[in-house]
Amino acid sequence: MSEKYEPKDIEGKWQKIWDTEGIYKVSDDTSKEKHYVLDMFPYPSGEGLHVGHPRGYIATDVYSRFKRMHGFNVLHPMGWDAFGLPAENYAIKNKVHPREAVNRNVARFKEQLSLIGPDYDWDHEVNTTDPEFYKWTQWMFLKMFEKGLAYESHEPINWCPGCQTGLANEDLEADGTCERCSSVVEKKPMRQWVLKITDYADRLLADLDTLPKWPEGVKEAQRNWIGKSEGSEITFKLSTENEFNVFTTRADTLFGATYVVLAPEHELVKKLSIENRDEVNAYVAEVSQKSEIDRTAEGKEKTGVKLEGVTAINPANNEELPVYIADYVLAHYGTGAVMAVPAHDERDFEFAKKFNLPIKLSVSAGEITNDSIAFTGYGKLVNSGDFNGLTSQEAKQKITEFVDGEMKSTYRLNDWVFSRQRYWGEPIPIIHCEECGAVPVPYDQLPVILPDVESYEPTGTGESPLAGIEEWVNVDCPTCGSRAKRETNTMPQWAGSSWYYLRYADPKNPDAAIDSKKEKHWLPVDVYVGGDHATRHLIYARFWHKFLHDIDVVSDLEPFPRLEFLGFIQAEDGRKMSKRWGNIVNPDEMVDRFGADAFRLYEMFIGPFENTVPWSTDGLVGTRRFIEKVWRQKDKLQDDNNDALETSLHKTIKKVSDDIESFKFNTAVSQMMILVNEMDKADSVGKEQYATFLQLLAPFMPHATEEIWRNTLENSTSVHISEWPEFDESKTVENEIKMVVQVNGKVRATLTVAAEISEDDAVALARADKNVQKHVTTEPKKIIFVPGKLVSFVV
Ligand code: ANZ
Ligand code: ZN
Repeated sequence: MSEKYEPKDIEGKWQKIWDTEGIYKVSDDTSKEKHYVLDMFPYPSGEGLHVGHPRGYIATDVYSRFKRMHGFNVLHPMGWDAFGLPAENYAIKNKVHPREAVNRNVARFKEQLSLIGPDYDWDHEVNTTDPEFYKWTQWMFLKMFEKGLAYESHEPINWCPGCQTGLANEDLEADGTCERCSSVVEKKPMRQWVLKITDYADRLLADLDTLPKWPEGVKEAQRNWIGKSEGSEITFKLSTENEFNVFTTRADTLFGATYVVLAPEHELVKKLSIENRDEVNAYVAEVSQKSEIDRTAEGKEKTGVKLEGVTAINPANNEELPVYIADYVLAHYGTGAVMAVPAHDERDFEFAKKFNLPIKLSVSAGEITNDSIAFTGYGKLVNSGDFNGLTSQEAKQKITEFVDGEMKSTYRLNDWVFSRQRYWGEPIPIIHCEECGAVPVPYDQLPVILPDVESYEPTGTGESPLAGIEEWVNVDCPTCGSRAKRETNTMPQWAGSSWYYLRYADPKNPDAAIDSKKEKHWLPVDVYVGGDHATRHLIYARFWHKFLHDIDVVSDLEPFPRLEFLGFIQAEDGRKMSKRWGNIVNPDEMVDRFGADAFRLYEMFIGPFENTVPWSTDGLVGTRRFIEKVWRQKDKLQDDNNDALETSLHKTIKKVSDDIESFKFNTAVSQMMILVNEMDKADSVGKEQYATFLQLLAPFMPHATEEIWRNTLENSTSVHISEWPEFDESKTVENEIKMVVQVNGKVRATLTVAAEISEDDAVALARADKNVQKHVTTEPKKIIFVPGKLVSFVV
């Protein structure tokens, strides 16, 4: 073996050997206990990986190696989320076909990942754009269609003028702009496919409580996104004989309602015969250009139009109330209509002031004047007929019952807008027939292959580029045989990622998304690692999984019982790493300069796993030196253990085991740094002790440890399939005792020392004590040492 640590001489070599030996192959032996370690899979962008990306991949690599050394049959796969706008936009910009771009980018990602020596079994790779994969995405869509969970809608949806497609709410930033291109998103009525995720809202919410191993913050984000609100639905009749429901959380304030508001998009608005139709239509048109954020922002000047010639009846007291449309009422929340109570709701209060509407107190809270703001708290009812004197809480239900309303919950979560007017996605497997309506493509005709097109750029017309391929679009109706047309919208990027984790366990199955035996063996995922996506992918996948549970495809109610949240790596300048800022650090270059092992160690050492931390290339100098120090120790190996290292070694086994298990990789590394420093100071290191240390290091620096393990220590099989070391609890505690120091029979000091302290050390320590020094001024005549107890000087 070469004297100097030279990563270039060993890394490629061992990667090849591991591959030939197949040490990372997933076993089909289901009698062995399994462990499934999953990363949120990447979409293979054209920019390749920067050093921020592999942090999670290295963490799962460490963790899965650790589990393999514990004897588990480990599934730690990698694959590609390759449909969707990012891949398509890249392809358009670079004028290559999306498929070609994906192939190229996947190859590049694999090459970059391979450099760091991951333990993937590539036989389990999946790619969402592979027809054998998306056949099952389409199959699941059809199952949802069968169950009435996939439906067509003509409601106004988010339209991104930049990406030229409809988007789901989850695709928008908090400020209402497009997550992909930052365009201001408009509302546009168009035909689209929608998944009824709201049917699962209650279960998605309730089952969060079954996930103790999820970060609290992610669960809270999901709770807010689902946004359950408990209230009442109450029917108001109109003077025109029509009626509508309002949703209110404050039925106790019904007697204080002084007007009602319909969302401008409310279906009744078009139907009602009113006197100011033109004015109303103009307002509706104006509102359609506004973002939801603009409409609902607090303190924003209220706007609206009164519907002339119509009144509503308050069901509690039969009072006639004016009817308005106003943009602060949203079409997609509750029932899209509210009873307005200016005395007790701030937005209603602002509106009432502007439009000179009466303000009527119905919950006691002192005087309300036009200058004070609404009293939004609970209290005792006033001006409320028979209900006067009740508390708000009591009155909510009583008043709801009195007006034949219904106690009901509503959710912020909307159904999932599931079609995109773009090329690069799974075709939606539906055929439109004039006779039969929307007809599912028969299961035995799946997959519906995404055809090649001349131009895959968005048409901007609200039609996908697929609409232009006549020979593909025109088909016979599977039901009646008459001429019909294929659905030309495609699925959103989130489709494949909603179930890909199932396919990893059975990637080549032609007969099912996943074989049920394999599903029972491998699922659920034991640990899922990734950042972001708290409310997007992680809600969609939970929804999808629950649906698959309901149709008996999967056994568990939750796909990911343990979620480890990954912090970002920022650039050295503290900004996001991005081409735009020119601050990207390339992992290939880091591996080239410092070696893959130093790179891996640094990524794990950089800080607490869930924290966002800045990159520092200088840090790799340190981890490289650490490896060199480990490497040097092999020159002073001896057959016998060095007892002085035992405590430290066993403490390290314990700490590294605990820390890897709980994703505290940085502190595991620092503990190993302490141990190697001790070894470095010691005269000798026992062969066995060194071997144990290498095993602890192996998940972090697989190449260097393997080189020493096999060559210096002459093992015939890989360190990566060796058995994880156990620690001896008794050796992890440093036994300390109180040692008494006497001078001429008198106690002059009591010192705390290691139990196994040697005579020389004990005497030296005793003589160093100040009080002892006072009494031992000359060379003592006699020194008595009782191990573990006493040093006695006779002077
Ligand atoms: C009357 C009322 C009186 C209300 C009062 C509040 C206070 P959360 O808690 O967020 O669910 N609301 C209902 N549907 C709406 C819509 N589509 N757009 C805008 N606002 C809507 O909010 C529930 C309250 O928000 C409802 O209760 C309703 O106003 C309003 F003193 O009804 B409330
Ligand atoms: Zn966009």
